Parts: sequence; structure tokens; C-alpha cells
Amino acid sequence: MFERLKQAFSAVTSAVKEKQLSEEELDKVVFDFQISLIESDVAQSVAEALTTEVQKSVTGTKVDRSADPSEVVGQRLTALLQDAFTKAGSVDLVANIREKVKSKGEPYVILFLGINGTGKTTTVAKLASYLKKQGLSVVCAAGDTHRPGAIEQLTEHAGRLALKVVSQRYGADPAAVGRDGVLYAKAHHTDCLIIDTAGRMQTNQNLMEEMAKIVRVVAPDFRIFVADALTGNDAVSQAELFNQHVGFDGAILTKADADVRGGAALSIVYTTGKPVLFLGMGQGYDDLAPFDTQKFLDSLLNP
Ligand SMILES: Nc1nc2c(ncn2[C@@H]2O[C@H](COP(=O)(O)OP(=O)(O)O)[C@@H](O)[C@H]2O)c(=O)[nH]1
Ligand SMILES: [Mg+2]
Repeated sequence: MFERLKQAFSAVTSAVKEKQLSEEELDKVVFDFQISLIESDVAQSVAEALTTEVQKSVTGTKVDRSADPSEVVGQRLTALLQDAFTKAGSVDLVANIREKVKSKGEPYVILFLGINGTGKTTTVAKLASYLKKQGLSVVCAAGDTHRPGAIEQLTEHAGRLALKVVSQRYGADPAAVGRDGVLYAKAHHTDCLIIDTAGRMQTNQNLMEEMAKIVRVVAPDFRIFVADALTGNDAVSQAELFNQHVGFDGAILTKADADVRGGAALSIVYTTGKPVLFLGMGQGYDDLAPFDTQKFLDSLLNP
């Protein structure tokens, strides 16, 4: 009853209630969001790409007449980010390790990648400690055979954590160190091998070739890219470089204890489509926090 009348009535009211945001209105709001993203240390290229995407998705759509344009744009942006993090997915390393050990009876191999100074070696130790606490056996391989002191640094961490380190001399082929690690882990029925690597050579090309060789020789189950959360734009170009030339499966962002803005995580997930697994929260072995996407988005968008 009254169906037609109801329909006619609702058409009138929606015409009254809805409006299209004007281009000027949108431009201004979208620009303001772009600035806030950049101020939160989101890489410039990512801030631009995100806001262009938001603008496209809002342009031409009808919104409630009383709607605040910045709320409309903010909601779209939140949805886009949520979508990027959902697509990147999440990884349960502990479950994956157990699964491989159970099904194949072989060690799970994790390869670390990243530029010098980002916190690779420290994070290898933190992750080893984390996995050990989950009841897994772990061995580390000192694949940075370039940087003076790198082998001792890892050996010292491992000593404190009562873990074995497989190493060779400086100048040795890191792929061979990785292979030694695999052989050791297989022979000792170790659940997981974590391979540390170098982060600087004469050229990026050199470094990428060396990492690609380790990947070929060792065939890791998981490649973790480590980035310093404080380095914003740089972290993203490094992520792109490693993703393109070597490939990685997930990222760890270090020094998040000193980073109040959080833009690097967003930038890396958005550009590479790979999940962030952990945040480094300090220099202690326990300062490794599993990444919580919802908590992260909440704190980024509702500071
Ligand atoms: N505050 C803080 N410092 C960190 C974190 N992770 C690593 N570092 C420090 O960063 C410096 C470089 O770390 P290192 O592991 O040697 O980096 P690598 O060159 O990539 O192997 C060291 O002084 C670490 O103690 C972190 O999550 N928070
Ligand atoms: Mg190192």
C-alpha cells in the first residue's frame, strides 16, 4: 500500500538531503589530508597516490547535504587504508614454522634484508628470542661478512640468548654462510634458521645481486625486510628497491619507540602490498611488538 507514493516521496527527500561536493570544496579538503599525511611521515609519493585515489572515489558521488566534506573524505581515506592493510594480510610466523617442521621435518629459513643501521642484527636477535620463548629452537647465521664487527655483534647477542651462530670469516660468500646454516639446522633438527645479512656495498646493484644469490642458494621460506621507522621517504625507496630486486614477504619497522608518527608502516604496506609483522620498540631483546593493524590505524587517524 502507498508504495508508489512512498517511492515518490523518498525521491524528493533524497534530492533535498543529498548534494554533490563541489570541486573546490574537495580540492581543499583533500589537500589538507595530503599535508597531514606528509606531516605524519607518510612518504610524499604515497600521500599523493592516496589522496588522488580518495579524490577519484569521492568525485561525483552524492553525500548527505549536512555532511562535513572533511568527514566524508576522512571516511574514504580510512576505508582505503583499511583495504590496503587487509589486502597485505597478516602472517603468523610461529604457526608457519611449526607447520613446515611438522609437514616436512625441515627447518624454516628466515632471511633478513635491509640497509645498514636500520636494526637488522638487533632484530635478528630479538626475533630469535621471541621464537625461542614460543618454544621453538633457533639458530642464527652471520651472513654479514662485510661490515667489521658484524659477526662478533651477532655472536655476542646469541651468546646472551644461549643460541648457536653459524659463521665463517669476513669476506666469505654470504650464500655459503647461509647454506652452512641450513646444513647445521637440518643436522641438529633445529626448527628455525635466521640469516643476518649485510646492508651496504659499493653499489646498490652489488647488494641486490648478493641478496638475490643468497635467495637462490638458500631458498628461504620467508624474507623479512627491515626498515627504520624514522626514515620516512627513505624507508619506502629502500622497500621498493628490495621488493623489486630480491622480493620480500613481510617487514619489520624498527625504532618505533622513537617514532610518534607511524607514516613509514603505512607507506611500506601501501607501496609493496606486504604486511608489517613487528615493530621494534627499543634496544632490549623483548622490545619487539607484534604489529596490530587496527590499533595502528586508530592511532594514526584519531590522534
Ligand atoms: N631505539 C631503538 N633502537 C634500535 C632498535 N632496533 C635497533 N636499534 C639500534 O639501532 C642501531 C643499529 O642496529 P643494528 O642491528 O646494528 O643495525 P644493522 O646495521 O641493520 O644490523 C643499534 O644501536 C641498535 O641498538 C629499536 O627498535 N629501537
Ligand atoms: Mg648488522
